[in-house]
Amino acid sequence: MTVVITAFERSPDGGQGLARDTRVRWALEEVGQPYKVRLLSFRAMKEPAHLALHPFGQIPTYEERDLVLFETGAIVLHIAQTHAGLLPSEDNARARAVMWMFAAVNTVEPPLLELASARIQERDKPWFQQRLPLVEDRVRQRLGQLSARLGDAPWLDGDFSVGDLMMVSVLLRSRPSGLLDEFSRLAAYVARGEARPAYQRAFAAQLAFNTGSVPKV
Ligand code: GTB
Repeated sequence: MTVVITAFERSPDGGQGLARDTRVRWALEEVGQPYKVRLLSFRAMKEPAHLALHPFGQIPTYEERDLVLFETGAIVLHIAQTHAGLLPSEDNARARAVMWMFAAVNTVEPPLLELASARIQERDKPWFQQRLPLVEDRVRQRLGQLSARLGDAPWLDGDFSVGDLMMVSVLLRSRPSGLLDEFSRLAAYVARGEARPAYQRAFAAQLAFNTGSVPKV
């Protein structure tokens, strides 16, 4: 079975793993599924060929035989459901792992994205300095709540699962602002995720494309 995903030809972060193909690569690495990558320029992402796969003209997409998916939540869940290793076998534990995936993309990621866009797109606005602390506090509130629930556990609910994969991926986005490091338990949780061999392989693969050490196809 050939799996093909799409990624930025040149990621704005220079390959620091923040673009969302990294979470898909990580899931594929965790389950041992080989994959190919089709790199796209910003222009190509908005052209009909890619829009036929992704109506919003974004990356990543996922192609497997006659299945085409967009949205990393759906892609990562599909990978977890079709391979062993990312979802617990017990019914209730499996439902909770999926719950944590949704918590990551639906409840934790939105305030982090708001902060990232404020820092990148609103810096030159006259109200930026006034608004920034409000946006940061919304992030602190969510991170504080998550940290309280995690406590001193290594993962969110028992063994590492797709819920942790998605939560760590989302939390990484808060590191450039410095806010992740205000929550030592979360910072350690993210570091545990990053230390997984599958994450290391996913990170190295996307970095190699972005630094030009892999020929672009
Ligand atoms: N909800 C969708 C999903 O989870 O799949 C969101 C997909 C998405 O936002 N894709 C982004 C994209 O294609 C790339 S990941 N953007 C181009 C566009 O919309 O035209 C977001 C991203 C981009 C860059 C960095 N970075 O450089 O730090 C981090 C995250």
